[in-house]
Amino acid sequence: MNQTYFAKQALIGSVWQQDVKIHVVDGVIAMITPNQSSDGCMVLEGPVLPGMVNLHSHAFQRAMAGLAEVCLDPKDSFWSWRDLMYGLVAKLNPEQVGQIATYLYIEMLKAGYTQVAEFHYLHHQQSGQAYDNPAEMALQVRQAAVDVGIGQTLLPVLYSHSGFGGQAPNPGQARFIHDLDAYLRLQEQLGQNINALTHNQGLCFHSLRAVTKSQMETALTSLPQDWPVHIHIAEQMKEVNNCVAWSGQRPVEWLANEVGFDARWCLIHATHVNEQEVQTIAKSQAVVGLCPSTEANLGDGIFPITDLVAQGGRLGIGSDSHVCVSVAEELRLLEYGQRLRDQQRNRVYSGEQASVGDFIYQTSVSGGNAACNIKAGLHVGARADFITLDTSHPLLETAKPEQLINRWTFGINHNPVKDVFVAGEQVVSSGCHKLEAWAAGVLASSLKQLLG
Ligand code: NGQ
Ligand code: ZN
Repeated sequence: MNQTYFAKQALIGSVWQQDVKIHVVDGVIAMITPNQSSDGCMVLEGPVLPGMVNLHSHAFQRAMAGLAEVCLDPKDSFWSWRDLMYGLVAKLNPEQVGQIATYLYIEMLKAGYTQVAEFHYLHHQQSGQAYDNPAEMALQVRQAAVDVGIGQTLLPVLYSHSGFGGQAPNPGQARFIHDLDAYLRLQEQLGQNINALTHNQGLCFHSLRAVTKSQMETALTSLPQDWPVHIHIAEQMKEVNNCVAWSGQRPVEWLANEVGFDARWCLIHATHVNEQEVQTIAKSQAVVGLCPSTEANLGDGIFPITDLVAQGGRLGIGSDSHVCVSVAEELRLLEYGQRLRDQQRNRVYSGEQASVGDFIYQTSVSGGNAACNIKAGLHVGARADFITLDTSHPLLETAKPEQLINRWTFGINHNPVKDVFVAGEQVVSSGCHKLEAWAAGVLASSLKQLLG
């Protein structure tokens, strides 16, 4: 399939170009040239940007967004939230997980996310028994992505233990648990019959709490060497303190010294790191997966983005527990956390890119691509993932191209994403997805059943 698009303005790399022709062959950009005529092209309305990557999602958690904001104990914390989340885990069936993911992924597309890394750890029946088809749950979240047309890196999670040093899992974790053999079989099964342009896989360790060193080493040598590797790390101080008590080292320090990590790795949260650890991460070119709205919601802390960026480190964004499905809100919170910490303005930028919104948008697209092991966006050889903005709001209509992302991120309070294309296919038109009304109805009746 061939299609040629025309954009009056398009963000190519870090530069806004005019009158851009985008030639797409079989979902991939074959040519992209500025200063052309629109003859014979499908004209895209509004400024065109690469789609955003959502590098961290637990789709099922969307079902409880906003329901854990009631103080049940003055000591409410990440860990008491986790108990509530486990309460949801205990009730979900595969069909419901698929329905939640389907609607969520539509919301993501409408928000401008064209790719999602699904950190999937809800594998088994309530009893902890595998389903007859052990991939049943994983296939639900993959099918959701296929149905709505979002790109997906499926990250089946290895989860075997409840705490550092291989502690036995607790009952609330029964649905997550694999031994390494079963995990590798699941990965193999999931590798069959997938459209490699829009769907791939990665290796995923839930956290240093959930796996042992030898499991990590064996998994790393058993699975393809180009797969991305994701892990939750150093999100909470309790986790850091327990890691130090167990090993004498902090989580990132332990991972660097005992297993090692490189540019294939995505360190989710990495909130609590010291200067040395930031240096190690930057040098490794691992991507730090920041989830600003969830990290704020769970009271995690503030990752030192300014230090990472100053050292040439990489980052991307994820919506994680999905208390928020908005690209602009994640980017704004990411920057505002640093401002609130430093009591200063304009924190996350680079020598080459002084515009905060542009810098975090572009860096999150490229970090997200790396974390998913994909090439998507607006350049030759990339999967044709792009979005257009509706500029009818006067603040956008009057913005110069180089002011658009900042206006969107910091200045307006509605979602201006208009049309969304994944692998050259239009999946959102004028803000609407064709399955939206149906999926909303399905989800509403599913939630009534689930939550009463
Ligand atoms: C999760 N979520 O696995 O869903 C985790 C919480 C844990 C976040 N870290 C559970 N945001 O870390 O044990
Ligand atoms: Zn997470």
